[in-house]
Amino acid sequence: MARPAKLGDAEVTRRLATLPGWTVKDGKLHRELTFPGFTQAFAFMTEVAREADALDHHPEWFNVYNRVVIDLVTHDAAGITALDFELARRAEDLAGRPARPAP
Ligand code: H2B
Repeated sequence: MARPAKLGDAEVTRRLATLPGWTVKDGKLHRELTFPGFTQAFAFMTEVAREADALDHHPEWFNVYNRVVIDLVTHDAAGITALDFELARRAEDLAGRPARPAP
């Protein structure tokens, strides 16, 4: 798959307007999420990890207990690309999903 090019600042700002909760911090798409507990935070990370691998596009992230901090940037393009927005959108969808009952 062709790797997308780095987006200009105006395009990043335009796309950011469609992603509430996300900001640009240190040149990366940035989001901080909290969950009811560690299990839910880690379950979210597991689901995002699957999407990341499917896209061959991987997050920089940090987890302590119920908190997950995500930073998205395309290392190959040295900036934010459409892939970062695609992964952000998928992460946002997964974060909004109600917790599933334990099996
Ligand atoms: N993830 C991110 N965030 N940026 C990249 O440039 C990138 C990646 N490159 N995941 C991919 C893997 C590349 O290393 C492989 C070889 O496609």
